[in-house]
Amino acid sequence: MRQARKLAVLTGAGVSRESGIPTFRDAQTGLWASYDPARLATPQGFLADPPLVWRWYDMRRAIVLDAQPNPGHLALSEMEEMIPSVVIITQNIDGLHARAGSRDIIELHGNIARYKCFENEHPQADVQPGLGEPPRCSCGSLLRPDVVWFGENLPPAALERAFSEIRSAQVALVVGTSGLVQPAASLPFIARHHGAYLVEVNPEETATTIIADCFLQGRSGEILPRIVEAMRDLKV
Ligand code: BJW
Repeated sequence: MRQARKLAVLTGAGVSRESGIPTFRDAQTGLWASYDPARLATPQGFLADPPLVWRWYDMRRAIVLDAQPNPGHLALSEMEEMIPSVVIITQNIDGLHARAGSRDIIELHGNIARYKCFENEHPQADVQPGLGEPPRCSCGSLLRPDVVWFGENLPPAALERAFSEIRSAQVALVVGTSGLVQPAASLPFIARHHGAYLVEVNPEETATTIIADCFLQGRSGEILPRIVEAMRDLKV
C-alpha cells in the first residue's frame, strides 16, 4: 500500500458499525434480522405502503445524523496523505466518509440526506422532518429518499467511474461488506482480474475472502488505524 500510486477502497455497512449504524445482514443486529427488505427497500414496497417506508427512513436518518465518523473512516481519509490517489467507493448512504474528510467519494447507493420524487427523480431539498408520510413533489409524485433499492439501477455515472477506478488501482481495499449485493460485489473481482493487490478487512469471512491476497480479520475501526500507523513507519 505504501508503494501504491492508486488505492481504491470499497466500503460497506461494516465500516459504519462502530459509529452505531446497524449493518444489514449481521444475524443478530443487522437490519434485515428485524425488517423485511422486500417491504422496505424496493420500489414495490414503497408503492404498497409509502408511510411505512418513509417512517423507516426517518428513523434511520435520525441514527445517521447522530452518528460520528469512527477511527476506521478517519484512517481512510488519512491514507490520502500517503498515497497519491485514493478513491472511496462506498455502498453506504450515511455520508460519514465525507464527514471524516475523504475527498474523492463515489456513492453507489445514494445518500439518505437527499430526496427525489418517485416518478421523475426531481431532486428535492429542505424536506421537513417528522411528517409521518411522504409529501409530494411539485409534479405531483410522492417524494422518496435518494437511495438505490433492490431492482433499481445504480447511478450510471457513479457506477461507470467505480468500474474505471477499480480497474486502474494497484491496491484494492475492501472493508466491511458481505459482498452479496450486485453490482458492487463484482468490483473486488474486477480489481483482482486487473492485477490489483486485494486486501480485505472484516471480522468475518465473506464472499470476497477467497480471492483476497491479504485478509485482515477484525473490526475496521481497529485494523485501519493500525494500517495507517504501519504505513507512517515505513520509508519508501
Ligand atoms: C464489519 C464490522 C466492523 C460488521 N468492521 N466490518 C446478479 C446476480 C444476482 C442478483 C442480482 C444481480 N444483479 C443484480 C441483482 C439484484 C440485486 C442483488 O444483488 N441481489 C442480491 C441480494 C442477490 N441488486 C440490485 O437490485 C441492484 N440493482 C441492480 O443491479 O440493477 C440492475 C439489475 C436489477 C435487477 C436484476 C438484474 C440487474 C441494487 C442494489 C441496491 C442495494 N440497496 C441496499 C439498500 C440501500 C438503501 C438503504 O440503506 O436503505 O444497499 S440493500 C443493502 O445491501 C444496502 C447496502 O449498501 C448493500 C450491501 O450491504 P453491505 O454493505 O455489504 O452490508 P452487509 O450487512 O451485507 O454486510 C456487513 C459486513 O460488515 C459483514 O460482512 C460484517 O461481517 C461486516 N462487519 N461489523 C468491519 N466493525
